[in-house]
Amino acid sequence: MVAESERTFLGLDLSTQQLKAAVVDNNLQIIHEASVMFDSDLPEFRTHGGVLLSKTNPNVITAPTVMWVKALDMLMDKLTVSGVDFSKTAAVSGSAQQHGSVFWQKGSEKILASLDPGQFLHQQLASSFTVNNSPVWMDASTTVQCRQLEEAVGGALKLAEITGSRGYERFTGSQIAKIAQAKPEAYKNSERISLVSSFLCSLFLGKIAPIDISDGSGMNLMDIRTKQWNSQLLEVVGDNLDEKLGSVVPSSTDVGPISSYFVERYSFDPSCRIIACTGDNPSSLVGMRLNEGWLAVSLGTSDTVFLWLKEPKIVPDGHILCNPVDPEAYMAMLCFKNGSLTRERVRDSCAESSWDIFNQLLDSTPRGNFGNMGLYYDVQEILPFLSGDYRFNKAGDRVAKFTSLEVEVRALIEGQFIAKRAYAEDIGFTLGKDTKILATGGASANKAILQVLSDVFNAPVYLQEESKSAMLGAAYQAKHGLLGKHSNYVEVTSCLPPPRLICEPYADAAEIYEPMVERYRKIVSSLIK
Ligand code: ADP
Ligand code: XUL
Repeated sequence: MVAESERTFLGLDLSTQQLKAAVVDNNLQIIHEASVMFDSDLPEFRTHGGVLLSKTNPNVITAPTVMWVKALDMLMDKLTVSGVDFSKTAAVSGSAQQHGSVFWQKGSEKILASLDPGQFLHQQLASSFTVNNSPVWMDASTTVQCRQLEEAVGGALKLAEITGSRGYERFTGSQIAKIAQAKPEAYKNSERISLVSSFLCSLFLGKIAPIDISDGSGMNLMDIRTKQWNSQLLEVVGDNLDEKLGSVVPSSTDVGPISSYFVERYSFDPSCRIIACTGDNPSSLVGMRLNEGWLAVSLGTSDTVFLWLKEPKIVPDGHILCNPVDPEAYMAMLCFKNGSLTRERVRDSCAESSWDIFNQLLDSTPRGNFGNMGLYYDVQEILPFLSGDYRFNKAGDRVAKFTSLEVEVRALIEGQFIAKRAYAEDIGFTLGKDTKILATGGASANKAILQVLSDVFNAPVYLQEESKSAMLGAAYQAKHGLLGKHSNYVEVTSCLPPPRLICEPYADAAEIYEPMVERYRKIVSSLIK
């Protein structure tokens, strides 16, 4: 076996549009990277953005399962060509788009265990799936099944109390129920059902890998407190589902040695361990090294907030997942659809399509925006469930327009962050003097925007240099999992540079924004009525 200082870790991320991987050294520094884009590298599957749209129902969105297998064949070859010495790899883990499902044909576990190292994986697994196109997280065709799950346990809030979320169309429970109802033979012939993450893990393990508790919390089927399947919910979905799903394990569990296929084909050492794979959002929390007291705000196409929670607090919207690092803790995930594209819309209408002018306008208005507040939703928002634009003046009257462009710009940015703070508090995050914010995503390059974030939360904002947090999270988790239960995740990642402080709140921030958060709550509750 290779010396400790020489060993490497492999982390993969099977996301919607691509499969990528990084090899990191014992200090978690990236030494090799490679990626396979589904649309361009695997054109034979005819995907757009990595997925297939149904011709008859726009809500049905899938991805060819074998495409993901073929992508792994290609990725392993790319890594080999780039000079990776897999014999030094001590552990492998992975991250994947959440909620998608893979239906394994009867007998496929046997095939996985006896793969011929002389052939590609996709050649040998081509007929291993009862459902050729896996439902993915973008699918929204299971409203009926969501209501069935909610009704089975006494309503939406009760389902949220048990599983951490009310019924969501993309969550795997309703997706599996739809297959069981619409394709009973395929369901019956499915020996096992994996999430995309545990499917990726299975390929490396050479047998069907367990689902981890963190990605398992995105299914509407698992009790987030007992970390076991809820039998009432499994029954609603389909017969013998517990056997098909198998057991659930904590996220950093060492699930076994690498399969002989990888040993023989790519020269992995037989002692290389496979660590349970998880969803991309939990894996991002790992990659960002989020800890208690930290809140991550991702400002991408849509905006997402992640937070570390000791105790789950149940709300009608938002998601509570088991924590991927500390199985006793939880993480909350809040998704806002109107993020960068809405900021771009206001930039285009107020600031000549320039972020520089946008920032000048933002900086020329005072914190609190003279008492004006705005809510802007280009598309139907999740939190809160509203669409359209809403502007309120200092007197609380709804107005059609603000008096100036700079007021509009500030109203947008303040409104977006006030909403994030309100929902973060609702789901159990307590802001305190130790609260720190980690910003990521495209708009985190904008310091004027980050200053407003800092003021609204009355907390310092930090940036992390590396952006591919889900993939890196998998590589870090490989090392954390290898070292076992007693290894401390914070210590494992302490070799990495700390996040960089970007801005701190002004002294009057709390005084200004606390009342605005309360005002926001009142506005939203009256609009929703
Ligand atoms: P995704 O969520 O699709 O991965 P990114 O995290 O890459 O997206 O974010 C892309 C967005 O970042 C763009 O839509 C753009 O509006 C935004 N962005 C890029 N630079 C800036 C900037 N300087 N100020 C504000 N937003 C920016
Ligand atoms: C989270 C979700 C998406 C996917 C994207 O609930 O559906 O973030 O995980 O990969």
